[in-house]
Amino acid sequence: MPDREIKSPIWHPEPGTVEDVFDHTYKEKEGPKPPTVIVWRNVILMSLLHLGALYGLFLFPSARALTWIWSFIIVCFAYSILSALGITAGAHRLWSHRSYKASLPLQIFLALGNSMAFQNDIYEWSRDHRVHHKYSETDADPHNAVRGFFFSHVGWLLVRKHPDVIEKGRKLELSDLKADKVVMFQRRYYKPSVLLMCFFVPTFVPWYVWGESLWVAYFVPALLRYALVLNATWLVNSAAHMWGNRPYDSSINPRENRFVTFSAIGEGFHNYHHTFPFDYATSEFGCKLNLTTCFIDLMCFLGLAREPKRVSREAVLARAQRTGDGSHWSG
Ligand code: ST9
Ligand code: ZN
Ligand code: ZN
Repeated sequence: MPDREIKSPIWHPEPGTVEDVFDHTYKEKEGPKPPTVIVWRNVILMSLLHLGALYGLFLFPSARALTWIWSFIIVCFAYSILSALGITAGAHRLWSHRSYKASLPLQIFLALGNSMAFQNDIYEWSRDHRVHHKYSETDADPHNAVRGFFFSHVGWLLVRKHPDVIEKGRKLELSDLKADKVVMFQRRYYKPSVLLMCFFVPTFVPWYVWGESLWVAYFVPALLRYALVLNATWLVNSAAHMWGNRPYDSSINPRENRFVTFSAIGEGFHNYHHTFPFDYATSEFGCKLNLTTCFIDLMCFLGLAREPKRVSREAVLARAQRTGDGSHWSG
């Protein structure tokens, strides 16, 4: 595989591609904070989704035998993994960080997975994510973890954004996303693509293929799976910003959290990721506990991805010694 390592500890992004480096110079505005404005529509919809997912859990044993297996495969593997990859390998590592390059078929596959995950379109997700990295743990961070577990987990989706998020977000360089045909196509057709990929396909297949009731097919593979992947993603913003070691940079909040690493298919090495946001593996340890990295490696092997960016081992060790909390295993 070409270009697995970049030797410099500081990677200079291609012009107009990424803005994911923490801005140490940014100072939060002083004075009173604006009031929190609750968006009741979102509160109601999120509550209904989670009630529906709980109901799906309750319906699970009553599904027909084949559906039970189908649902299991869907929930645990196929749909969860496809929608998760649409976030991790797609919106996150490809489009937010440009940490590798993907061929058109792979981009289309990831965009479909992304619509299945229904976490805002790729453009909006990547814009919020870049602003999260650049202004982490400040008012300009959309899911500022300083505001507590609930806010960083889901609360930020239930209230109007802090004005600083929008102000800083509008100044970000997003020309690469605007020029990306797949990103813009998915944005234009986002609603129908979500209806198709997140709700219709997961419901239709068990109903059509072996006659499962529409009721069970809707609540288990569609709603329950959607809610599970959402919460697995949100844990990166909440738990992985609160609990775990900081082997690479002890001055920042993001942590290495094993539980999140497992549930978010490799995205819980969050202290590493915020320290080296351009590394395609989001971890020092390659494929270990990191299904997303294995997937990108496989895509490189098949010739569908290329130029994965990697931090050199020497740079990682030097950084861990200089700024880590002492928990780094350097053997
Ligand atoms: C969801 C997203 O769940 C989850 C993201 C998680 C990220 C995780 C990252 C962790 C690392 C990766 C790990 C992956 C692990 C995966 C594991 C998988 C197993 N910059 O938005 P509005 C503008 S979504 C610049 O209405 P309000 C905007 O363009 C779930 N501009 O703000 C607009 O301008 P204009 C489903 C910005 O009114 C204006 O501001 N979705 C920015 O404050 C107003 O925008 C939902 O639940 C920015 N950053 O409303 C709800 N932001 O008018 C979705 C905004 O000119 N969201 N602008 O067009 C909403 O309903 C609303 O956004 C809101 C805020 C109520 C939250
Ligand atoms: Zn990131
Ligand atoms: Zn983070």
